[in-house]
This record gives sequence, structure tokens and C-alpha cells, in this order.
Amino acid sequence: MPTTAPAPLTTLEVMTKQRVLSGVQPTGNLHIGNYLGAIRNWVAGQAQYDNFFCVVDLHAITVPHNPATLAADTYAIAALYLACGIDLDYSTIFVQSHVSAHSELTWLLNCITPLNWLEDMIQFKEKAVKQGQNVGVGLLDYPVLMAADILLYDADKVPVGEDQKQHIELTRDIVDRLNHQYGQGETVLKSPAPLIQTDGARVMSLTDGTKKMSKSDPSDLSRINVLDPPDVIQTKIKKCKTDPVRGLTFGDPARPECNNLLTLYMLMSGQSKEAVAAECVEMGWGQFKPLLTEAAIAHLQPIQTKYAEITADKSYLESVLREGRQKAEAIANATLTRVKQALGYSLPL
Ligand code: AQP
Repeated sequence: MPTTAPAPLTTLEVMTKQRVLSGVQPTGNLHIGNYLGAIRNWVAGQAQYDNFFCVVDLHAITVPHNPATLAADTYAIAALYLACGIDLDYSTIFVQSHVSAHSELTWLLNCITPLNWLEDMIQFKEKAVKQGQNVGVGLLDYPVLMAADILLYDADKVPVGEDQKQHIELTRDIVDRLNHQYGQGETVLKSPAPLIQTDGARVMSLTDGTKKMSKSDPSDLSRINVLDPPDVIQTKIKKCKTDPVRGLTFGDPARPECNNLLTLYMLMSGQSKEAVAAECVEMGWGQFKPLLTEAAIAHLQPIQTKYAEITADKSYLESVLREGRQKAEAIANATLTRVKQALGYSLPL
């Protein structure tokens, strides 16, 4: 996390910076996969971009959800953005459902997106299998909503974990199709590019090193949540899956847990890969686990303290989200109008 406050952007800087858009679903506790794969990178890169970070609550209902906790979970994710170091001098934070253009553009894009493109999406296949007969149309349509999120803001870059790369590719296909069919030689929508860091791009489950860490895994032992207290982190690392081999090394495909845990240690302790490799090459798990525990607790503790401060003042968070909505809405509505014009709609009088 930055230690000194960076200087606010000048108007010229804002105008010339590339735009970034990304988001997290309020589907449960934010875990270190979301943090290391996404939010940490948003924070690290935010000074060079004009950033829009939303809490994607419309995505959250594509799987069964609890109406009693949706609003609170949405606020919690927004507060975590701030606690993790998102800086309002560089970034706008808002809630997806507060800007109705997201739903409107999704409908328009739905009508130009071939069904088989969506049926091919890996995330749909994986999540649909879990839901069986009850799978909703929203889950199939998730990538089109995600495309609308990105395209409304003319985003140049979309920082995501590896799991979302296919959805960015689909977004680019939708852009090409719409521009080709309705652009009359002009660019109606701008094509975005994924921004994926290699380290932490795919944080794996603590209970199975071949599965990605996920909020929806029924076992809480499979993940470290950003807000887990120290004793819970300690228990989870104590119980996490390892292997019987002595000597811990990166990159052995036969040892997915070893690679994952070393990577977590590297990212949480802030050391280089070489330093971690040298430190751990002769270690056994009994020696390594307390080190990882200590690094994870120390890394997450300042975020947890800041989160407690932010959530103690609800009116502050509300004002952040109100301002965020106003800024987001102005840009999103302009894009929506552009698309409607290209499709031949009469505009409201
Ligand atoms: N395990 C992961 N490793 C690295 N990055 C990850 N991300 C998610 N899991 C990992 C990245 O976090 C961002 C926000 O994800 P999301 O909340 O929109 O949904 P998701 O990708 O579906 O995350 P989960 O935790 O697996 O949630 P559920 O279980 O609800 O589906 C994205 O940038 C994602 O790449």
C-alpha cells in the first residue's frame, strides 16, 4: 500500500490518461484471490490511469442470492476498495445498479450477440453445472452485462484475474460485431484490452491447489478472506493442503499446492521470487506455515484497520458512492446515447 499520498491529477492528465474499468461482485467475503488477482493491481496502477471501479451487484444475482444481505455486502466491497488503497484522487468508486445504463446497454448488446458465443464461456459451464436445472438466463448473459460495464466507459484496459480473460475477449468480439454492423465506418464502441499481472493472476484454493480460490466454494477453509482475524488465518493455513515432499520450490506442475503457497508467501511478504525460492528450498511445511501465517496477518492487518475506520462512518461511504454514481452516469449515458443512435433509435424528447 502507498505510504505517501500521491498528487491529484491535473485536468490535462485526466484527459490524456487511458481509462480503466473493473469490479468485484458482492457475492460473499472478499478473499485474497480477489485482492491479489485484482484489487492490489488496481491500487498499484491507479496513478497512471483514469479509473472506474464498480461493485457489480447486478452480476451478484446471476447465482442464487440473499436479498437480506445484498445491500450490506455491496457497501462492504466498496469500503474494502478504499481500505485496500483505492485513492479517490485517481479513481471513481460506484455501484453498478445505481447506473441504469448498465442494464439498458446489456439489452442492446444481447440483441447482437450470438447465443453460441455465450454457451462457450467456461465460467458459464462451470457455474451452470453447480446449479443444475435451476440455472437462470442471467448466468448465461453474465458476459454481456460485463461487456456493457466495460464499454459504457470506453475503457482501454480491464485489470482482471486470469479467470476473466475469456470474457474480455468476448467483449472485443461484441465490439467488432456492433461496429461492423452499425458503425457505418465509424467506431461506435471502443475495444478494451485485459490487464493481467502474472503473479497472483490465479490464486488457488487452500484445500485443492488445482481449483481457483472462490467466494462460492462451500468450504470457508478453502480461502483466506481479507477480513479474517489472525486466529482464523492461522487455523486455515494450519489445515491447508500440502504434499509429503521436503524442500519447497516454485513451478513444479506435480505440486500445485506448493506453488500456490509459495506465491502467496512471496506476495504477502513483499519479497522477490528469488529470495523466497532461496529461503524455502530446504524447508519442510512445519517450518514454512508459520512464516506464511505471519506474512498474511501482517499484510492484511492495515487493511482491516482502515476498513473498520471507513465502516464506522456510513455517511462518508454514502457520499463516495453518490459522487461516484454522478461521475459514472454522465459518461455511461453519453455512450448509451451513441449506441442507440447507431442502432437507429429515436432519442427521448
Ligand atoms: N482465485 C483468484 N485468483 C486471482 N484472481 C481472482 N479473481 C477472482 N478469483 C480469483 C478476480 O477477482 C475479481 C473479482 O471477481 P468477482 O467477484 O467478480 O467474481 P469471480 O471471478 O467469480 O470471483 P469468485 O471469488 O470466484 O466469486 P464467485 O465464487 O462468486 O464466482 C476478478 O477480476 C477476478 O478475475
